[in-house]
This record gives sequence, structure tokens and C-alpha cells, in this order.
Amino acid sequence: MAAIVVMLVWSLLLASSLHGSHATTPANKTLGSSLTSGANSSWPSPSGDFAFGFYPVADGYFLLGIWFDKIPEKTLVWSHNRNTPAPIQSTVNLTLDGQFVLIYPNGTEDRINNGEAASSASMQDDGNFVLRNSFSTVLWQSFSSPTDTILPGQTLNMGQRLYSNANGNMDHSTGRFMLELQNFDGNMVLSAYRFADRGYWYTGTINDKIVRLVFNQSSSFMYLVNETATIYSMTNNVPRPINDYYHRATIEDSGNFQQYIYPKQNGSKWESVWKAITEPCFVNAVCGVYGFCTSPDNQTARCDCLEGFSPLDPSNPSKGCSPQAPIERCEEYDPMNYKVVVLNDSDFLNDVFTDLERIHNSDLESCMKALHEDCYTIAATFNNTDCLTKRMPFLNARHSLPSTKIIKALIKVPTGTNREKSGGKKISRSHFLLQVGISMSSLLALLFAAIAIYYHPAVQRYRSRKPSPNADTMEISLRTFSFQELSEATNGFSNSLGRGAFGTVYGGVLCLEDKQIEIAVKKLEKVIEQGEKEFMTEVRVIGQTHHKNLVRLLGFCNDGSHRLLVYDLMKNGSLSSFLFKEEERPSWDHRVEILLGIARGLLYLHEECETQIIHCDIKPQNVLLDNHNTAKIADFGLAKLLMKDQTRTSTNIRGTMGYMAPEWLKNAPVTAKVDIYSFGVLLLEIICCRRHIELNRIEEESDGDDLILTDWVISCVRLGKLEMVVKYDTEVLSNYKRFERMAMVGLWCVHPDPILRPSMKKVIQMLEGTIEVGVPPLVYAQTFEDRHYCTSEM
Ligand SMILES: *C1O[C@H](CO)[C@@H](O)[C@H](O)[C@H]1NC(C)=O
Ligand SMILES: *[C@@H]1O[C@H](CO)[C@@H](O)[C@H](O)[C@H]1NC(C)=O
Ligand SMILES: *[C@@H]1O[C@H](CO)[C@@H](O)[C@H](O)[C@H]1NC(C)=O
Ligand SMILES: *[C@@H]1O[C@H](CO)[C@@H](O)[C@H](O)[C@H]1NC(C)=O
Ligand SMILES: *[C@@H]1O[C@H](CO)[C@@H](O)[C@H](O)[C@H]1NC(C)=O
Ligand SMILES: *[C@@H]1O[C@H](CO)[C@@H](O)[C@H](O)[C@H]1NC(C)=O
Ligand SMILES: *[C@@H]1O[C@H](CO)[C@@H](O)[C@H](O)[C@H]1NC(C)=O
Ligand SMILES: *[C@@H]1O[C@H](CO)[C@@H](O)[C@H](O)[C@H]1NC(C)=O
Ligand SMILES: *[C@@H]1O[C@H](CO)[C@@H](O)[C@H](O)[C@H]1NC(C)=O
Ligand SMILES: *[C@@H]1O[C@H](CO)[C@@H](O)[C@H](O)[C@H]1NC(C)=O
Repeated sequence: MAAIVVMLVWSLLLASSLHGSHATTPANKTLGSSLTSGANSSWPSPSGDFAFGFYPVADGYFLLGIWFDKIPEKTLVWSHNRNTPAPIQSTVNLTLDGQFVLIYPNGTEDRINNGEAASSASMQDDGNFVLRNSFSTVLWQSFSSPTDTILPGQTLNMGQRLYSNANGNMDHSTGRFMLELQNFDGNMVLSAYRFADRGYWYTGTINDKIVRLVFNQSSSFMYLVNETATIYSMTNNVPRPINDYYHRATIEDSGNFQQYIYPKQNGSKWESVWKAITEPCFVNAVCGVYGFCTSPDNQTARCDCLEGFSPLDPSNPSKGCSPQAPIERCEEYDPMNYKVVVLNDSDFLNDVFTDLERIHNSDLESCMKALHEDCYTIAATFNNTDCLTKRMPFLNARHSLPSTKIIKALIKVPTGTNREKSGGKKISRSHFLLQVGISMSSLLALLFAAIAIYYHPAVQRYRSRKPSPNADTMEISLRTFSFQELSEATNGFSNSLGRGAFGTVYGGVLCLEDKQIEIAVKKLEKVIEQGEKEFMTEVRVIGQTHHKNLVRLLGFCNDGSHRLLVYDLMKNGSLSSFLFKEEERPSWDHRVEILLGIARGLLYLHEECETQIIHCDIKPQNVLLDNHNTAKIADFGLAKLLMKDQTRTSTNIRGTMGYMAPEWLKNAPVTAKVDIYSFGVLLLEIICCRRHIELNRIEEESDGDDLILTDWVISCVRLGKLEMVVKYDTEVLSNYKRFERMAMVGLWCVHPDPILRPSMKKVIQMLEGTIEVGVPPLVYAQTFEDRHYCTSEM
């Protein structure tokens, strides 16, 4: 289909000139030569096999490129401006002073060669376009900056990459897949780089020596060589004589890397002679988010949307799908609004990154139940004995290979019935693509956010005191309240401000020392039965903290079965509502100040207060802002009040999905490094002013690849385009070094290996720039075997 469109465009635009022109066009272009887009001119190679010029794409736009010129398909093999097509009346000039420039009609000039003056340009018969100086030295060649294709005679050196097109012949801009000859180890890897993918195909040529990919011109074989030998062969057979065929190797929009031939005589299409991937659905993220991959012909991946989902871009099904009904955040999760669909003979591509929990000796019913009841679980597979639950992003659902056909895929589909009944309003698409996995709804976040500590005059004296290392001697000045007092203060617990992990929070007013103070009363609900002594111990630990960046406990109630904590109420909200508001981004300086405040508060909890406190649930909703917009960490010290003997259930994960360090899910001890991880996520959120997990990024044509912020930042670093994560934030970009340093600190903090994460002290030194910050190892995927809770080891 795409080929036909292109052929039509070509026959209209170029047909006539292509025959007349090569005979008369000299092979070498001299200074002063130029080409104009729209006019049917091009510079063919002497044989006419290739041509250089303006290649028509959609709607009167052109790519300055090189294509196979003698075949009807006019296959593009290279382009200079794949992401910024040139309008009609653009020119490319080899200027009199030896510069090779693409000039847009609006006057914008895009220099192609770099610096040294050229004296001639030639489109060679091998498909290479070359600029030479007056000594015939090559100054620039298209073979050195490949796009998605290599040709016989071309090599790929370590560090070089090919990127697929976004959509075959319809859209030549940079797509989702990358072939990279990794310069650090010589491994050649195919990856869905935007998903921080470590590769779905690789040569495994891990070698410290120099490695090159050779597309041998005399044999038309592709292979990897080191300095002395062939170390990996790709092509194993090509019809002969090879000169009867055109050859190319291309990374495709479907993620495969294939070598093709096209018979010069009587040919009608490109035929594959070698491919990296033989099972088309084996390409990571090939059908995008919520897509489903099948391959009826075993040659191409077919992408569909499951029942309850619609394509993001109907003209390109591989972009993925979006749910037709809203997906709620986990605070509002109501299983009534979801159903579980079971697909026979389906599974997910092995993707340990999204594996959540393996339930042994399960049955289909309990697997469905586990999926249905837990908000964080979005899918599962069931192989008749084991139920493996998956978290988002939902990727790589596919029809099983025959060998694994007993597997069923279980998929949670939002039905939205309840919402539609109550709301009755139609919800626009951008609206319902909610931030799944974020712990608080915006409303709840706002309310919960409003709980902040305020300094009671009686307690304020302590603020000026430095935290004393021998705080043993310091008496806590917490007030004890009776349940009756608090019930009156909160008007019988009538004004609920929101629900947090530990129970409901109520607003109220207290009269203290003749002053009316607005308070927030946290009614602890899930506190396990524990003795008077343990409760008092924990409250005392919280009460002994004194730091500018921590909310202060005013008092508590330990009255029979009632356990409540009393804080001051503040209306300035949480970091969450401050950071993620739609209208306006808070200033960068202010964000940095908040960030350092949180860091100092955490440093105090971890290293400076008498008893180390691991927060266990650092996230924007748990950072509150006082009247001066100083950041204050809330809810610390509560993790220990909960669940000493918490049983393993999937709905009671400590920590919040997304901010949770991977070791939560593994059988590893929980240390202060879990907070470092969550802080790292928060740090990246503050830099980018966006939530860690977002499904609503379609407007920005993201293909869902920046759904998860940490992945997105890693993939941008790997691309060498870190600035993409703060694309429109000129404030942040104005001091690139500082931005880069902070982003790297964030990546160190979210390293899967807790040992490699820095301590809070080091984090602050790195943020302040007093110690160097290197680039962290950009590994990502983790196997989540078992869950672990913030328990008594703390
Ligand atoms: C294309 O070239 C042919 C002859 O080479 C000429 O007759 C025709 O007018 C040209 N078309 C355009 C749009 O320049
Ligand atoms: C580029 O070429 C076009 C067409 O020949 C010519 O009109 C224009 O002046 C040239 N521009 C430069 C900067 O040489
Ligand atoms: C000129 O046009 C190109 C292509 O349409 C565009 O990318 C570029 O931003 C424009 N430059 C200016 C200064 O308008
Ligand atoms: C074009 O330039 C190359 C390199 O300078 C030279 O080898 C070749 O003979 C030239 N061809 C023509 C037709 O002038
Ligand atoms: C290409 O292959 C031939 C023999 O098949 C060999 O002699 C030559 O060195 C190879 N070229 C490269 C660049 O590897
Ligand atoms: C190249 O690879 C061969 C085969 O793996 C190995 O024996 C040889 O030592 C390698 N040479 C270099 C320079 O790495
Ligand atoms: C191409 O087709 C013509 C006519 O059908 C035939 O005579 C010729 O042998 C074919 N050439 C090749 C290389 O197949
Ligand atoms: C695809 O492969 C499967 C298993 O190898 C086979 O059963 C099926 O017939 C193939 N389909 C086609 C269209 O070749
Ligand atoms: C799925 O497989 C089960 C048996 O394992 C069968 O009862 C059911 O009808 C199948 N469903 C579909 C839609 O094929
Ligand atoms: C299901 O998967 C588990 C883990 O991979 C494996 O141990 C078990 O044997 C599988 N069950 C069946 C019926 O294949």
C-alpha cells in the first residue's frame, strides 16, 4: 500500500525527468550546483542505480535523500532531514565557497558538511554521496551518517546506530527501534530504545576490541568482524551473480533488521535473504501500549486493539491503544468498574521489568481474582499452575507461539459503568487517560495535601534548637489529647480531608493557649494490635524529630482503642498539586529549593536524628508546603506503627507503586536506600514537572514511550538527548550543566541495585555540586520474585 502511494507520487513528479537526465548529468557536481525541491531534478549516479535529490513525502514536503532510482519503488536509503521535511522550493546548494547547504524557503540554512570547503560532490554507484576537496580527499559522505539502511560497501562502526522509520514509507521520521553497535562492548543490539529496552535481539559479541559491521561489497554478506576475524555472521546465502541484484539491509518500523535483494531484471519486490527476528511478535513493544500482536503469515506483525481499547492512531495501529473507559488511580479503585478478559493461547513477551508476582499452584479463578482486586495489577498470565501478575505499562501482549500455547493471558479492561451512571457525562479521551499507578487522585491529593504542620507557639521554641545528638535527655513536648477532645475539635469527625495509607484524616479546630489553631487529625486505622508501650515508643520517635523540612506532630491520642495523631492544618497543599498543576509550571529556582529541602529533611531522618527513620513512602503527596512554600516531609515514622506481622497480600503493598524501590518486591532487606530510590523518582518529577507514570502523553505524539519517567530519562540519556525530557523548559535548559547534574543524581538514586544508590548525604553534595556526578550505569530491568515489606528490621 505504502509502496503504491510512493510510486504514484513519483510517477507524477519525476517520471519524465528520470529517463532523460542521467545521460546528460555529469557524475561530479561542481561549485555553484544546486537542486530545487518540486522541480523534477536529481543527481543520479553514473549507472543511474541511485539518485540524490529531493524525495517527495507527504503533502508537498521532501526529504533530501538518496534512493534506488531504477526500480519503481524508489526505495529511500538515506536522508538528511528525516525529522524536518523540506517544503516545496527548498534548495540544496554546493556554494561557491564550498559549503553544502540545505536552504528552506523561509531562509533557514542547514549545513550538511562541516567546515572545510569542498570542491566537488558526487553520487556514486554504490549509493554513497561524497563531498571531496580539491585533492580528492573525502570530506563528508552519506555512508558515515546512515539513517535506517546500510548498503554493500558500507560499514557500521562501534557507537553507530540505525533508527527505524516511524511508519514505513508513510513516515520516514525517527521511529521506535534502534540497531546499535555498542561502543562499550561491541555487542550489536536491536532495541525499543524509548522503553529503556536492553535489547530484544543481540549478537552477543561482547568484546573489548574494535568491532565493525561489514556489508561486504564483493560477497554481499553481512557480518561482524574484530581486528582479526569474523566474529558473527548474518547473511549465509545470496543468489548469484550478486550483480544481478540490488542489495540493502534495513531496520524496519516493525523492529526487524533484514537484508534484502531486488532482481535488477524483471524484479517486482524486495525479497528478504536474512532477518534478525524470525517471530515478528518477538519485538519489544512492537504494538505499543495496550496493543496485541499476532502474525498470521509468520512474516509481519499485525497489531490490534483488544476489546475495550481503541487505536491511538488509526493510520498506524502499531502505535498502540488507549482504554475506552477511564482507568482510575488506585485510591479510587473500584473493581466494579473493571472486568477481566481471558484470552486463550496468548501471553506476554518475557519482560521481567513488568512482572509483579508469581503465585504458585494457582487456578484460573484465583488468578482472575488476584488481577481484579489489585489496582496495581493490570494483566496476568496463567499456565495451568502458575499465575504471574504484571504491572503497567501494558506491553507485548501477543498470540502465543505454538510451543507455549497452554498459556492464557488475563487482561483487566475498564468498563466505566459506575462512572457513567453517576456522571452521565462523556469523558474526553485526554481526560480519561489517567495517571495510573500514582497513589493519590488529584482531589484526594489536594485534600490530603492540605494537611501540614504548623508550628504551635509552645513548640516553636524547639525549632531554633539544633538537633541534639544526645537527644535522649530531651523530653518530648507532645500534647496528649483525649478522644472526646478530638471528637469535639473535628465536629465528630465530620470533615474528612482524605484517606492516606494509614487511615482517614479529618480537619478541625483546636483552642490552644487562647489561639484557634486549625488541625488535621489522622485517625490510624490499620495499626496492628500492639501494646501501649510500642505505640508510645513510635510516637516518641516521631515527636523527637525537629527539622525545618519535616512536618511536626503536635500531639496524639491513645485512648482505649483509638489512636490518633494531631498535626496542624495548612492550606498550601502538597508538592503534588503544586508541581502537577495544569496551567503553570512553578519556577525552576523554587523547584530546586523544594528539592533541596526534601533532601535535607530526608538526610535528617536517615542520619541525623536519634533513631534512624526510614520513611518508606516518599512521594509528592507526602511532601507538604508551608506558608512560605518550604517543603516539609509528612507521614514519616508511621511505617513502623503499621504491620509488624503484616501478611503477604497484594493489596497491602507498602510504599506506592512507581516510587517503590525494586527490592520491595524482592526478598531483600529494606534499608534507607528504599527512600533514596523514591527520592530519585521525585527528583526527576521535580525536574520535568510531570508525574512518574502517565498515560496521557498522547497529545505530544509520544507513542507511549515516555509513559514512565525513569525509563524515558534513561532512553534520552542513551540517545544523547537528555534535553528532550525538559523540552519546553527554557528555565531549566538555561543552565544545562546544573540540569544535567541533577538528572544524573536522579538516575543514580533509581539504580536497581541499592548498593549503588548514593546516601542522602552524598545526594546533597552532588546536588549542590560539591562532588562530581558521573553517568550511572544505565541498566534497568529487574526480576521481581518476592515481595517484601517495610517491617521490623527497620
Ligand atoms: C520535468 O522534466 C521534464 C523534462 O525533463 C520537463 O518537460 C517538465 O516540465 C519538468 N517538470 C517540472 C515540474 O519541472
Ligand atoms: C542556491 O541555489 C539557488 C538555485 O540555483 C539559487 O537561486 C540561490 O541563490 C542559491 N543560494 C545560495 C546561498 O547560493
Ligand atoms: C523554516 O522552515 C523549516 C521547515 O519547514 C522549519 O523547520 C524551521 O523552523 C523554519 N525556520 C524558521 C526560522 O521559521
Ligand atoms: C569525479 O571525482 C572523482 C574523485 O575526485 C574522480 O575519481 C572521478 O574521475 C570524477 N568523475 C568524473 C566524471 O569527473
Ligand atoms: C569481502 O569479502 C572478500 C572475500 O569474500 C574479502 O576478500 C574482503 O576482504 C572482504 N571485505 C571486507 C571489507 O571485509
Ligand atoms: C577476534 O576474534 C577471534 C575469534 O573470536 C579471536 O580469536 C581473536 O582473538 C579476536 N581478535 C581480537 C584482536 O580481538
Ligand atoms: C525477464 O523477462 C523477459 C521477458 O519475460 C525474459 O526474456 C528474460 O529472460 C527475463 N530476465 C530475467 C533475468 O529473468
Ligand atoms: C506459521 O507458523 C506456524 C508454526 O510454525 C505454522 O503452523 C503456520 O502454518 C504458519 N503460517 C503460515 C501462513 O505460514
Ligand atoms: C478457551 O479455552 C477454554 C478451554 O481451555 C474453552 O473452554 C473456551 O471456550 C476457550 N475460549 C475461546 C474464546 O476460545
Ligand atoms: C508454569 O510455569 C512455571 C514457572 O515457569 C513452571 O514451573 C510450571 O511447570 C508451568 N506449568 C505448566 C503446566 O507448564
